[in-house]
Amino acid sequence: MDRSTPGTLRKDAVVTIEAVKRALLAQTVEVPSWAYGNSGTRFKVFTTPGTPRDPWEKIADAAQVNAFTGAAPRVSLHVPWDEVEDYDALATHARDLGVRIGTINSNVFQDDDYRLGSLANPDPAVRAKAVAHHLDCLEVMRAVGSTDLKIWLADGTNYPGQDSIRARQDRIADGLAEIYAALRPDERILLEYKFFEPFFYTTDVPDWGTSLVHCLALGDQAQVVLDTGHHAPGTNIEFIVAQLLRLGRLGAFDFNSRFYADDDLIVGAADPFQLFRIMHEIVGAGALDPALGVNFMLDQCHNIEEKIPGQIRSITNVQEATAKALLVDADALDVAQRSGDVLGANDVLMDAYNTDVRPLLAQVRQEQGLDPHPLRAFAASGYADRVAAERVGGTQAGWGA
Ligand code: AOS
Ligand code: MN
Repeated sequence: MDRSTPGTLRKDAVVTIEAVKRALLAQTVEVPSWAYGNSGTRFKVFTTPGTPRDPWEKIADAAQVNAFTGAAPRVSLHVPWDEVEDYDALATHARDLGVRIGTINSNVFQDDDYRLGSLANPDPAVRAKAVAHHLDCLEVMRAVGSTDLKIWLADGTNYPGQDSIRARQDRIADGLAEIYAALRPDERILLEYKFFEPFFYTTDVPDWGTSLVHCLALGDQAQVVLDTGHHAPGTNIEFIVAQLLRLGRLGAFDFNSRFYADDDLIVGAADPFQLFRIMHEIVGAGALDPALGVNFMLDQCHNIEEKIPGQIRSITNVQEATAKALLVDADALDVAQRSGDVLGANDVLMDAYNTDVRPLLAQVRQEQGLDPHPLRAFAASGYADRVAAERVGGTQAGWGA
């Protein structure tokens, strides 16, 4: 950055800009299959024409996001929502469309048996069923060529005294240990946390500390998933990111944004500055490098907006935050921090944040042979009208199917 001209890219910093471009080119974001289905609130689910009716069509839509951004080559699946007879064929279908299947998400929250929880359920038969479901998910992973199993436990209680907080932790530890024991050496458990919902008194994995405690007990192949919508208001998320990176236990993000609770809105929509601060920690730790194992995923629902454009916008928001984080003058920041220059250090960060990186990203896309404006290019492609005309009959997929 040119310190004398805040917010502009220094023209002679060719090496730096080339390095920033290379890092942006290498960054990928995984998209969730459920983002392409209908979703809503408990009050209303609005549908859109052309919504996919099965996992094959969801993957086809996800492939469009990759085609126009060049940065979304993986799709997370959800079991059983994305259950198919032939997973091998589904993986081939994805590959034929230029993407591959990524993380497998388990579901131990939609069956009647799970009223009192899954791995923490007081009934050993229900706990065994929840473990068995995860073992099935491992089989799906292997069939589609994925190595990550993401676990979000909806377990918790609604009333003080309803169950033993401590016994539930022990049951979860035992269940996770059974699943972990079935992992192959290249496979991981990614354990997500969420501070409340669907239960309102206790949640069994409510925070990063609890997730980390379980991951540490399990071993190196267990890592924490940080969903940006899963914290109490005011939580400093970048602090959690920094701490988990320090410990080598940040396995993945579920990116989205929130104004109130788990809103699952487009990442970077509610608080782009927070997304930049998160990416600043990532860049500082060198964790953009896939070798560090941090999977950048989206976990969003598009309740009123069009889904494919919603996903495209999400990817470009992540790219913009990343570009800004890459532009932070690390040397100047270091000098300011070491010399106790409070405002100077903050100025270095804000200079990068206030840079308009859209021209830089447009250039990166052009160099990839992509249209510099993914949203406009998708709109002009006619894909949305085509699938709306083709996908008639059947049942549109939704969150939960
Ligand atoms: C739920 O609140 C979580 O964010 C999970 O990641 C969940 O598995 C995902 O939303 C799809 O089920
Ligand atoms: Mn999530």
